[in-house]
Amino acid sequence: MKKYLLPILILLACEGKEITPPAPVEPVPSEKQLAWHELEYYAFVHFNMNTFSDMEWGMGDEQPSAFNPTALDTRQWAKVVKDAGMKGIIITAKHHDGFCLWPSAYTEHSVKNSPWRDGKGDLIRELSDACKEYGLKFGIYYSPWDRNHADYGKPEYITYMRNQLTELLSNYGDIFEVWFDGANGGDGYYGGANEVRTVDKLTYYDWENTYNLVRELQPGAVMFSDGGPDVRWVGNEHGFAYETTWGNLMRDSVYAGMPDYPERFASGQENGTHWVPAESDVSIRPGWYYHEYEDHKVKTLPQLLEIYYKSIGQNSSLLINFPVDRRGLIHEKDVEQIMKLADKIKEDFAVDLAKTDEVSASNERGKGFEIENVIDEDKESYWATEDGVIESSIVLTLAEPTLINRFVVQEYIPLGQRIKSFTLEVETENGWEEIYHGTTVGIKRILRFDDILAMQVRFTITDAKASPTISNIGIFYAPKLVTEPDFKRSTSGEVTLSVPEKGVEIFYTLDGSEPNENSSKYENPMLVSEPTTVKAIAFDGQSGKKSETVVHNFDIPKAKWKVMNSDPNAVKAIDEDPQTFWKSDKNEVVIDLGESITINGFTYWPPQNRFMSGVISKYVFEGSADGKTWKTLTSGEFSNIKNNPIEQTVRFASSEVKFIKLKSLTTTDNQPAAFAEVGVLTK
Ligand code: FUL
Repeated sequence: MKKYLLPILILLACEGKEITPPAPVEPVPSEKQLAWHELEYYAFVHFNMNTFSDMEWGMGDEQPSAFNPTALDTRQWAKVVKDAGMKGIIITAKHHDGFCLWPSAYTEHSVKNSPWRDGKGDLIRELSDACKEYGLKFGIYYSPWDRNHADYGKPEYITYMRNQLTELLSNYGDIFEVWFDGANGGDGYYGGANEVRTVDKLTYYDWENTYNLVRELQPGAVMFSDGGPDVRWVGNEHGFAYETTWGNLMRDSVYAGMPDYPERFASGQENGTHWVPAESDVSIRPGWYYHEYEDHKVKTLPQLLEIYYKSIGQNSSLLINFPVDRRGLIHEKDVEQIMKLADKIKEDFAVDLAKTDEVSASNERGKGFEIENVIDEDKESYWATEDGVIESSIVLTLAEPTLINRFVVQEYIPLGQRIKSFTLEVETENGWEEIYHGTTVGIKRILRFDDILAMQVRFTITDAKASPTISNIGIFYAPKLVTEPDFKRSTSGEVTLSVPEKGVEIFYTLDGSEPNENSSKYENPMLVSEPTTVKAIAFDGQSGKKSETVVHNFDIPKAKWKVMNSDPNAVKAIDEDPQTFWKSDKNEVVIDLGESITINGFTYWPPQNRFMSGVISKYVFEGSADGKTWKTLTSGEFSNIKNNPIEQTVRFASSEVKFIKLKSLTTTDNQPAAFAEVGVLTK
């Protein structure tokens, strides 16, 4: 051996100094995290007892006999997911209500006591088989909270949970992700006790040993929860990561379900101690579970595209949920929308203009780390600067002035996330112009900007933890998106429609029919003074492209309404703007409708600001003829409103009233109730 070593050393000495890779910046991803990063985009399926009880959070007292899909076909799910370019499926094997989609030996509360496949079915088996057939990864959602189990809250339940995890992680082949929900403890059936059971979220589950079990049974699986240990929650259910998103997390300070997690930890930390990257979870509909009344609320292409750019484009993976319906199929409307997204992503990134560019850098580490590595197709090769050189630029020269509006940049994350700030400049015939400055990059950052005719593009790293490493750069032109019109209504009933794109026209109908380019053309705000369904589209005459149809159901205007409170902010509860809200110390809003009206329902928007407070979870709704004698019209709970704070609609038997009162019994954070918008239903 030795006789070969000497000539090699001499050769190296003659070639100049040996070029070593930059030292890693800790923490760095593990092998299984790197494999997970590659997936980028995969599917969630919420399908379980709630699908049949029409709930978001079942209480645990549901009967197994209710679980009865009529046409369940997991191969249909797998095909849709595969066609949409997603890489795997995570299924709600057991949600908070405790019903199990597999015939667990440890409970009677499972498919084995349901009429589905005569009690012989095993949905986990069927889905894992379908995933294998379609070349998809397979993952398990398992709710630690169990509102059915008699032992929940006691040490015995932890044994039950581990027995079940052992079944799920031993009998169905490779699992790529195990998803532990942070929603834990509260009221429930609990084997008939029907009580409130709270647990110490930090200690009850003895997570360390549960994690060890998962590691032992599925060494290749990543585990998800608010704080990892491998993948973390993005802190909201909108599917949005943040302008600044670190892969690093101060993991030892976090536990699943901690109340201040979203604001303190969700975007990661520059000085985070562990690699625990963000996963953005979002449902394609408002709810996680299927509800027929949401069939018209499937997310539109612009909404889905926004999610794509704010998750995958901001250093996060994307987990899109399909609320499989009662037949046991992904609903046609959901299929249609996800395929539109898949097609649009393909369209936006069809031609990488950077790959034919000339590329140069202000500094280069040397052989093996050349700047050309950022435009080759090899994700393992990367450009790096010399040690100590942080501020550095990459310049891409286009063959001819070219229209561009997207820029993609990826750090070589096996060596850790380094970049803290950057700028993007474009040279047009008028000289250089800064078009973006940002903070983190990570596994992938996609910048969107207005069309610009570029001759050169310069990406400058202005600050980093150590010499930067870049594995890929891409430049694209995404064709114009014709987005659905936005609606606004004033308290007097005036409706305004708008679209962001110049030159795009709006057409609408008021009779419930589908609008097209021959419908009424929107020119000016219009008065909608009685319950009306307005449907509208945007249309681009140049390309012939049409937007999705957007539907708004307006009830009576609020012109005569008054909030019975002297606080000047009280009006925000009825100003037709859910973005503003009023906090009531008395936990109620009393409204004078100005005249007697027959109503059969009410609506409530919780506050829409980022860290909402005072979201009502339990309520009483009352009516009165004189504002003195009150009658309860309905009462109940807004399930899952904390994580999915959308407009709530409640129906009740018709009643004639002049005054209404929405009273909060509990809010999700025990703070005074907040009212972003309260409305009535008269139709
Ligand atoms: C939440 C749950 O409470 C929802 O029901 C849903 O499963 C979502 C993905 O996670 O914490």
